[in-house]
Amino acid sequence: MAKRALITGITGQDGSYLAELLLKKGYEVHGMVRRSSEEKFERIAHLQGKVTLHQGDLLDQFSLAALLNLTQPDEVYNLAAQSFVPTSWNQPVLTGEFTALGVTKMLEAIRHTRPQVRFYQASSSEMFGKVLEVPQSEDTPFYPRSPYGVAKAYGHHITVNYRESFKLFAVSGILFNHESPRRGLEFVTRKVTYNVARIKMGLQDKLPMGNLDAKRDWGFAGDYVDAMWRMLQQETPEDFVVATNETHTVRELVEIAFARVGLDYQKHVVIDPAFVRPAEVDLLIGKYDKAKEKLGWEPTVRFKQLVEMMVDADLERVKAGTR
Ligand code: NAP
Ligand code: G4F
Repeated sequence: MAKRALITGITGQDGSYLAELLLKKGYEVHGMVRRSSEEKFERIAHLQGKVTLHQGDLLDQFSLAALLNLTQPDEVYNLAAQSFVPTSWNQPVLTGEFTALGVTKMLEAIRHTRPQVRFYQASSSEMFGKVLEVPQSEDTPFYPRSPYGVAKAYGHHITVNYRESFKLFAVSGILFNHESPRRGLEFVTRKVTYNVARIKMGLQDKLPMGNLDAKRDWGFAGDYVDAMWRMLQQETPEDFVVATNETHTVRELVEIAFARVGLDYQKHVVIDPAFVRPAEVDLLIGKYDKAKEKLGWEPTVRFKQLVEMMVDADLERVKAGTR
């Protein structure tokens, strides 16, 4: 019989790649979607008829338990969250409710309705924040720098705690930044590649940016969802860092993206303090040795290739008049 998976956050970047991967592996895929005044399912439009969508919300614990009862999943991937760091300073309580307490609500629902489930929690390198070690591994202590990072640290610890307290198969994937042509427009990679395409097409001239000196370890989302799946196929539940072990500045990102279309970023990028954060994460670089050894996982797409893939995809979209 086909394995069944339930994905929260299926309409997001990672949810769409994970659903594709699980379908290819022969899973029956169920996704939780929240109600909004207009359905925005662009990222999974090509999967229509192949995945089953159900209404539910991380804020509504009963909807989670009902969904577990209805879908009877073997694996639950909890990808839903308020995932944009700047918004977490404007809406810190909501971020805490979605991104932190939402994890406990799902774990409680699993504990009481389907304790045999294998559970994946989408943790984040933002938990390392003002980093206490370089590079960062599963053993690096956390020092989060935003309400989002604090909420993710809670989600990580409660996942570990439910594993240890109730013997649930619950794992936390500590994923570094991962991007794709499906990334939301507000995140720095996609903001840059989309606006580079617009500038190239003569639709605008300037690109307002924040801190160009921040360093990130950027990988490809398609690679990272494969690591999530591998974590749930292990004999024992353990936590893993997933990264590329390379770090690059936002300035390098901008330089490569503009160069891809034959432009000089210095003529177009302007610094706008509105995009500078109250507290910054200056440097992220992950050590993925454990994932390589135990999961047999390695990144296949490197930084320059990733940025160029995103610029090319955005050029096509801008030419076609879409986003
Ligand atoms: P994303 O594109 O922002 O997707 C977030 C998803 O969560 C969307 O499907 C969204 O639904 C859903 N959601 C938000 N609040 C919800 C709620 N209250 N109830 C139900 N669904 C809700 O994020 P992503 O990049 O795919 O990331 C997936 C997960 O990994 C997130 O938890 C993120 O924090 C974490 N993470 C991401 C990265 C990264 O670099 N991408 C790195 C580390 C960790 P709508 O479509 O309705 O908004
Ligand atoms: O793309 P970002 O908004 O991603 P950030 O804050 O690193 O968070 C992402 O990765 C986390 C994993 O580490 C995830 F958990 C989280 O959900 C999200 O996916 O910003 C990256 C860097 C920051 O240092 C920011 O200050 O880019 C810098 N930046 C400079 N100018 C900008 C801009 N970021 C954005 N979004 N917009 C700018 O104009």
